[in-house]
Amino acid sequence: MHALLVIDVQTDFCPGGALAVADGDAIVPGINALMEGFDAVILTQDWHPAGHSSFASSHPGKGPFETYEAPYGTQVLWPDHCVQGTTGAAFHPGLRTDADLIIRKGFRPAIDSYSAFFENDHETPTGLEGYLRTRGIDKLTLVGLATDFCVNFSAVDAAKLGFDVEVRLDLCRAIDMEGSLAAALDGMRGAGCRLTGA
Ligand code: VGL
Ligand code: ZN
Repeated sequence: MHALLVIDVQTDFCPGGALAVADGDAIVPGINALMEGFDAVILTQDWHPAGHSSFASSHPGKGPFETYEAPYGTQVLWPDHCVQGTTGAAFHPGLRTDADLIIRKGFRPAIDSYSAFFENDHETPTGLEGYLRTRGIDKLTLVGLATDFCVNFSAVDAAKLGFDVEVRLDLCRAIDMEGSLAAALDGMRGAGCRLTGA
């Protein structure tokens, strides 16, 4: 069984949003069309409470794209984004949302979650692995935003968990801060993910 995993195609990650990814909205029509061919379609939604610890605004004296030492390791600080219930947290209005499952992540105030499988401590599970296994899904195709953060962490975790992973690079877009895209591509390849569509 083969699932399509659509990562964080939300208003705040698209042009005009709080953490806009260049051209982030360009992938929406292609993702919608791709949904037809899968046994299951799963969407993820970055879903932070106001004042989340990954927001620079929660760390006096720090600005967006700086880092801080969280108990679980170095964490990048972001502009406030994808605050629960806001327009920015909503899916891009053009995205098909007739999915089997929507999984929310990043809702614990003290910990960020880039991956759809584990939070940034690499041990708190989101529950997605259990959902996939109990549905007999062993193969995943990933698309969405952003290539170098949430897509990357999700793809690497999926491969480590033993899923067969394809990342459709033509249906992803990157933030690309300080070489993060090149590092992510290397990391995904190293973990055994198939990178296609480039
Ligand atoms: C993401 C930074 C912060 C992403 C989410 O979806 O890639 N990046 N939160
Ligand atoms: Zn976030």
